[in-house]
Amino acid sequence: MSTLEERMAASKHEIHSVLTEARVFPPPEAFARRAHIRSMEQYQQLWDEAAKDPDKYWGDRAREELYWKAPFQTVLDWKPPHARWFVEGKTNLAYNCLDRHLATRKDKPAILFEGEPGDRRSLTYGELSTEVNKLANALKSLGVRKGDRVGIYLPMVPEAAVAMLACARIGAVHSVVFGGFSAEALHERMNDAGAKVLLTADGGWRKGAVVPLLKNVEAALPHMPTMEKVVVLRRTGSTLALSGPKLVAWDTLVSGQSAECEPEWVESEHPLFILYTSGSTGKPKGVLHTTGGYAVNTSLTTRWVFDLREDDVYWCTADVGWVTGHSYVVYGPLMNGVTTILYEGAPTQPGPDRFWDIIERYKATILYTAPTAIRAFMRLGEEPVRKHDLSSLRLLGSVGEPINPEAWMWYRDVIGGGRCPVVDTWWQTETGCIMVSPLPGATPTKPGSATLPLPGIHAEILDREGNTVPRGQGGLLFVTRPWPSMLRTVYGDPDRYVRTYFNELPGMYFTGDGARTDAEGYIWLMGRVDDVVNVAGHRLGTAEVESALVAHETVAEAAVVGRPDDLKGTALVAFVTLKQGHTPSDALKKTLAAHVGREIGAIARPDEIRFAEALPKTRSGKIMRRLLRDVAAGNQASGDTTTLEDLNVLAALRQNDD
Ligand code: 6R9
Repeated sequence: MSTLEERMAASKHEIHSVLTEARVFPPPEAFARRAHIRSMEQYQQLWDEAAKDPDKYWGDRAREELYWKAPFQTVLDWKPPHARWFVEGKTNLAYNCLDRHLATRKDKPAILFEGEPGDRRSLTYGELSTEVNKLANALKSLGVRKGDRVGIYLPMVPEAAVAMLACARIGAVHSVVFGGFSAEALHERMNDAGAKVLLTADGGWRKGAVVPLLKNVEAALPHMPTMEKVVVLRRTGSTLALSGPKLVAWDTLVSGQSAECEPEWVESEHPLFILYTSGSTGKPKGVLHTTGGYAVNTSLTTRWVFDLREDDVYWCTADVGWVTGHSYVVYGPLMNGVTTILYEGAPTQPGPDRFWDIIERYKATILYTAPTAIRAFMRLGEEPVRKHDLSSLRLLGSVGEPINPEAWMWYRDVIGGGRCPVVDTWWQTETGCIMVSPLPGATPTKPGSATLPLPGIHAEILDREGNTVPRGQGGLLFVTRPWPSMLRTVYGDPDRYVRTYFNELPGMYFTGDGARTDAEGYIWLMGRVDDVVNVAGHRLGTAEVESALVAHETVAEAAVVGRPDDLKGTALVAFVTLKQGHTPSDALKKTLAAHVGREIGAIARPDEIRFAEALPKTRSGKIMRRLLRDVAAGNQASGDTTTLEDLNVLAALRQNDD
């Protein structure tokens, strides 16, 4: 059996549990009355229009959503699998996020920031614009030009948004690296991108401690030959100790700069950012997004899915290091001119009610967070929630992994007081924007289903031959037609773009996810069918963790699999064989976990390490991951084991089970 088929088979029990889900929640009437999209008829009409004449549909959306300095001549140039959108149009994303609002929203808060220690700052659209222009000029003074790559390795502080927008303003390509990644992960990404400048901070606050960003940068710097300058923001220390000629202080660099900076009008297909994400090999992929198509769809989906209004106080809790932070913390809300909350730290610091305290104090109207966070809050019980007045909330969103019906109901009832629609939004780093989601004023929701594709999005469940899978059965999720915010390539590896996403069925984008539809055509996601796992909403490649493990001097071989986990969705279990002369011990387990933390970041540390004499392999030498997944989950090994090279290996793994 192929890996895909194995995974489909493994997902059967999940299908069963959601098949029994019969609850349906129509949009509350009062909500629907004021919504942008207010009925299923309207949704269907948009859907039909988009399917019939996609050029007209997307062309109209592009003109509505963005200011174009020069109009586009062609909506889509599609030479499968390569797309160019809004060809010959010129625009600038920072202009669309800032300058466009200055006439009417100059004094409106753009960002409401709260640091983990409790420090607060608010930046109006006017102030944010000034900050962005100054940093843009500062980057220019360092020699950054249109098309140059700039790394961003910052905590969740306003400067992270300022940094992204400053790059966009001058046509530089940003590559944000999540602050939880290690020095190794940082230099690997920066080298792949060929970044010239890095914007960082001395540290950030997380769970009451300092994340040592500058220390990591200093460790990475000797391994980053293309890096010319590192700009360091003071966040956690009382002074900055800068250790070499490549390091400059953010304040010093920016303070003398002009607050005026003419935007660089870039072509629609000019690269906007590279964001590294995990795939099924050891090396993360640099997903490249370009300007026009990404901006149009980000702006549109933010307004429709979150049903934005002028007076919304919107809070997406994602870190800017992930795609959700790019599209729905920074670009989407700012393009729409709403007020967005930025919170630096952990959800339960200093107490279990930090999120609810923030919502009450800022009167947040929209909350967009991950199922793993919701499940963690469920465990803490209702008391921390009940202490706060959450009546300002009117809409709840979920993203990052399938949300189980229990968590969905808890979110709706306990956080949303039973009155807020819940939008479960399915999408990926590669899709740039939300693809499958309820429209809260139109779509009746079902706990656990991401419901229906947005207008213009052809998300279909097919088998490996490209046939439509009958309703109720599981299949693979494809996007069968191009969409504006699709990735354009894997940076520096165009073949990998074709191989990874368009090889399964030529010309159709393969998502890597399994899914099924129910009798009404609603989509239920069933998780990844490749070697990507979703740990606490963070996307990781098992191969990445394996290559980190085998890089350790004691490890001969490693196989990493996911195991279902109530809290994290999936937990990581590593099976490890040791080199001659090394013996298994608890101390070694700790050493290996710490080693993975250093190589990749704490999020990749295995939850469990099991030593084995050998790993079960097929006669052709492939590690039998299906067996390992079964062993990890504590199930009886399923399926055909006759190809096992050595059945004793399996027996040994089992005995090791205690
Ligand atoms: C936005 C983001 C993408 C993978 C994706 C899928 C899973 C995301 C989901 C969901 C079920 C949802 N995923 N949203 N699964 N329901 N609402 O998370 O991007 O980090 O690239 O992860 O996450 O498996 O393929 P990314």
